[in-house]
Amino acid sequence: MRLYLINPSNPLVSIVKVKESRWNRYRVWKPLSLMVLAGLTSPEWEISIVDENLGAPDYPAMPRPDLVGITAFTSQANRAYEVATHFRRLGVPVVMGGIHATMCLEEVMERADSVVTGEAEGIWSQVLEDARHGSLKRRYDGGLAEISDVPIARHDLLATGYACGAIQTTRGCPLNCSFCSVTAFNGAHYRQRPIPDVVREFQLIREKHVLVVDDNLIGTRHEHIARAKDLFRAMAQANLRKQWVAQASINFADDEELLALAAKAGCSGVFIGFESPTPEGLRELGKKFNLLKGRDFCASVRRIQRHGIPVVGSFIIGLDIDEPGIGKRIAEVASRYGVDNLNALFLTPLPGTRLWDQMKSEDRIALHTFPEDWKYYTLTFPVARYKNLSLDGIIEEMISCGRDFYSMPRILRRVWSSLWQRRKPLISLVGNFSYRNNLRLNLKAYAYFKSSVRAGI
Ligand code: B12
Ligand code: SF4
Repeated sequence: MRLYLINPSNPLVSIVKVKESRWNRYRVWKPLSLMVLAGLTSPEWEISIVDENLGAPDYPAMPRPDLVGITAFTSQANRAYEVATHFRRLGVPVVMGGIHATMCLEEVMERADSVVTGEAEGIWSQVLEDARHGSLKRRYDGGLAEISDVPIARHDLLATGYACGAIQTTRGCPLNCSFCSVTAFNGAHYRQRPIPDVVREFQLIREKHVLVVDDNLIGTRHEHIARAKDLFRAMAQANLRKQWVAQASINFADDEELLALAAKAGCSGVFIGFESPTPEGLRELGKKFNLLKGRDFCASVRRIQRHGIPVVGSFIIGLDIDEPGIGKRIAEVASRYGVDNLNALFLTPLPGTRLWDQMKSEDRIALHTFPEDWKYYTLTFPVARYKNLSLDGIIEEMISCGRDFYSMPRILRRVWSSLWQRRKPLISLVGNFSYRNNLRLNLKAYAYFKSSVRAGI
């Protein structure tokens, strides 16, 4: 029995020609969901993981599969449907799962033979069994998995083409920010995988650099932090020789022992959601966690960096309280916090979030010809109607934010401070120029976006 697990090309990556430059390997990321599904699949299935982001596959030339499984974030939905249509025309049953299938069940059910909502661990073997007997159901619900059932992902199946490996050590987030799908999808209960499984899986990853995909590697409560410390100790003890980056909440900075252990275990960067420069903004987004303890963000960032760990700060533009000038303000605040890189995104109503419900009820979802418009739901386009910013206005804010933060004097200052503090000046230089380079690409993308929106395409 032959199974294809397919990651459809995503609009952010499809502009990248992976085979044309070695550097482009740093812009494609392993579809861990499919590697986990493969880990749940029994040996009678011969599995191929097809990542379209590595290059367009020649499906007609490939052997006919018995079953196709497709994953999709919302931004990949259109391409997912094209792939599904191709295989369904051949009479091959198609199962879709993942975040988009879960949040837009009806839309996906119209375009696939079967849909799996939620996490797959508790249900995938049933799906395969039904497929083998030709009795696939229209819908399965995996709900939330027992965390100890998460298998070791099949890292052997996607062994080349990427700069980074990928691993997941926890699921769920209790914070339920208004713009984020994680709590709706993975639940509010923070679940941590058994440490020996994580260490063993790390050992199977061939790449030296690894993306830890957790939404928050350390968690928010005392017992979460204690487990994170145990994990870092076990990783250091196993002498993994990996460098990894992860997402964490700002409380990462509050515990010197945690930081020291993370650095020792190979942490080479952390991505932190600051989201808004003002307490009002954080309240609007429901990210009150960042407001706790009257936090000094500059001091927090410095404490992390002192352990040789660079910080990428993420901010959102387009909140109801955001007014003209917000772009420059974010660039200034991020510079004052001292982050090594700034990642600014447009506020985007993703399906299944509280923000989606709110904007829908206020008729503020501007790009709503679905599924076609999903391709703009990459957080890199303004798809809604923003309270104080027009379409041109919000794009201008994004451009000025990038230009200010990635101006040459500011880049040189950051690289110098990285050199002075004996952090990683070369990484700082490459990181900053790569973001600066993206600004040019973004200008082209905005011009195309504006003309498409105005032409009603
Ligand atoms: C790692 C990650 C990334 C990485 C790597 C992504 C990749 N490999 O393609 C990077 C940084 C590149 C990235 C980019 C983006 N991301 Co992202 N990302 C994540 C994150 C943190 C983890 C995903 C992951 O690997 N999880 C581990 C695997 C094992 O879990 P899983 O994917 O959920 O898969 C399980 C189930 O869903 C199910 N399943 C999944 N697929 C299938 C298929 C079948 C057939 C079946 C049966 C089951 C099944 O089974 C799996 C096992 O239980 C999630 C948050 C989250 N917790 O999901 C956000 C998340 C998926 N990202 C999100 C977004 C918005 C983006 C971007 C659009 C934004 C941006 N500008 O950065 C881009 C676009 C990328 C794209 N492909 O279009 C949103 C997506 C929301 C949505 N409705 O689509 C999420 C949910 C975060 C959020 N804030 O809401 N992302
Ligand atoms: S943005 Fe981060 S903290 Fe907020 S709900 Fe999503 S994962 Fe949790």
